[in-house]
Amino acid sequence: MSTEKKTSWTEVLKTHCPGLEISTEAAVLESHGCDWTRFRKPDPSAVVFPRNAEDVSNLVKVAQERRIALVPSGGRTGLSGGAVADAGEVVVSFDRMRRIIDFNAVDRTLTVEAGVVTQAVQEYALQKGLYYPVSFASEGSSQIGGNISTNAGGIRVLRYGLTRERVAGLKVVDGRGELLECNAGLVKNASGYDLRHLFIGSEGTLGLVVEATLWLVDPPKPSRVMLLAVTGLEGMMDVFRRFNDSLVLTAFEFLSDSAMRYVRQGHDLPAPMDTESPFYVVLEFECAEAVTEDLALQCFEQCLEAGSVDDGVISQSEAQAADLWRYREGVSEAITAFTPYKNDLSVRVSEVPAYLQDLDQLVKSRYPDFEVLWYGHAGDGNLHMNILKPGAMAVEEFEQICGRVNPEVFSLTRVHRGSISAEHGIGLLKKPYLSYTRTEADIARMRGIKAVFDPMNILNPGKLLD
Ligand code: S2G
Ligand code: ZN
Repeated sequence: MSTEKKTSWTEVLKTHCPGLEISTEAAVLESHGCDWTRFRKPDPSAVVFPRNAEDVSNLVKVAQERRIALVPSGGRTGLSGGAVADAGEVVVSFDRMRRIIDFNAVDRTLTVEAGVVTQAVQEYALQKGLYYPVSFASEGSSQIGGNISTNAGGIRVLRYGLTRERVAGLKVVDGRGELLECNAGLVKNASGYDLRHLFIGSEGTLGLVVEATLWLVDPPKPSRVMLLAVTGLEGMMDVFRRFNDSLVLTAFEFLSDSAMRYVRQGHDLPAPMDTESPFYVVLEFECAEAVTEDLALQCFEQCLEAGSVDDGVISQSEAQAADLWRYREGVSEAITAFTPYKNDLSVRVSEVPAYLQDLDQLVKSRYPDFEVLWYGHAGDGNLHMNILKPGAMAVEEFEQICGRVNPEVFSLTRVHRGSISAEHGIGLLKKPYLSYTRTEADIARMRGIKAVFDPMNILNPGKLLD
């Protein structure tokens, strides 16, 4: 976009949105014009910092009149380019909307502005003797508005579901600048289409989340964590079935031996056990009595006899549980320096062994010289494929080579009736491949919905849909 046009957009906002904080400082444009995606160069016209829903509504009204493109930006931890502004858009940051508005002990709901950090919600809930169970590595910087826009999952989806299950009510500004209030915390509300669920996971393309009412849950029961050396993919799912049939699993995560190597190297972690293995599982289960731990150890013995595991360790304290979690939760950060090319894939849980077997074979044959790491949420069928960039290779060349195999990866995913994006969203990076998971008719229906809520196509244009 030309400098003149960028300047004109900024001038329009200064004139018609009095009091709105606007920055065109290079450092702010750079930091707020992107997310964790490393394959696009940020190039916004400006970054604006509304202070409340009214500011957001006024901003969108002016933007839709002047066809000013807006990119919503929360904690900027996205991985599909959903919060990247690389075409002169105006970034709408929710950094100034961080109020915790209301807590209701009877409804067990917490109402917060969109910019409240996920960890702040978790901490507030604990202070009230309750629990906000959506948890993932970037929770210290991600924001509730962004979590809702991408329907963030994390490590305890198996037990508590995704962000979607937590949203009791939503306030959203649509592409006309109108403020919609969806559901207002009702447990039951059979009054037509539940628009809340259209906005959740829409990646900022239908509306800008300004406030959310979240359902909190009982505090978690005491739990135990086990790190197991599994003998292979079939073994991994045998372990899942045995533990899931006998215990209340709160998490069932996996990582490949290559991922284990990098997380140990990156965080200077000791070998968790003597045995090396092609895959490892980190599982967590509710364990309020000693008899439950005995049950878990019986499951482990059965897995040993069945040849599904070679070795394993179980936490005996919260500190040890946290130490075991680091082997899984630390992977993403440990490989950031290698500019990983990511695919975030999902199939039904029962399909994981066959799918991952096929996929690993395909990837190894197509990328013989690249290092490929697997990790993710095996308990809900979500696999994270990370290809590490060889040190000497340019990012653009690396992305291009990796992208060449995507059609085969996504065709295989379609064969296994999976999704090309499990939790990271479509954003910019996965948009060319959307038809591998959604039919053309579905995509047309989504365009129809987009036209209802954002008729001028100013909300995150070019993300998810063209
Ligand atoms: C995870 C975090 C982002 C990534 O660790 O579960 O969703 O792909 C990921 O590294
Ligand atoms: Zn994940």
